[in-house]
Amino acid sequence: MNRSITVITAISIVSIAISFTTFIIVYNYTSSSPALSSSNTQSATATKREFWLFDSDIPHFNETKMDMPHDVYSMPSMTVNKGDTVVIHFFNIEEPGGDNHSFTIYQPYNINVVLHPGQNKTITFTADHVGVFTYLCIFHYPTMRGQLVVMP
Ligand SMILES: [Cu+2]
Repeated sequence: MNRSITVITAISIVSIAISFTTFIIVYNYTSSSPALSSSNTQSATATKREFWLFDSDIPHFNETKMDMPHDVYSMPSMTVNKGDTVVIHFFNIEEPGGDNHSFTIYQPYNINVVLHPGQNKTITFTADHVGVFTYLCIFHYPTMRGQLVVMP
């Protein structure tokens, strides 16, 4: 009889020790998580993001040999957060008689702005769709393109 009480007491002590250790681990884990998630929320506050975008070209590029245009955008990517107001100052810096350029994004943004040489236009929209979206010039495929990255 005495022996079984000793065994039960020993099991109880071990159980309490395991429970306490588990509590400490879970408490430390849950108490550190809210700090991480609140800093993530802060960094995603919607704001206005401005970009200046120009047509450019790859130096020493042989268009005939490569069978591709030498034209590219000055910025190959733009990164914003969902909800941001995106303002793009888009310039065609070609000399008179030069090429047209466009800033085009298909679904779901549906933007298509064509500029003649020397023209510029400001494009404003809300980044309300998360994902990676290609922007391209419809006149200079496939070299003149970039990626709009909209983060959650
Ligand atoms: Cu172009």
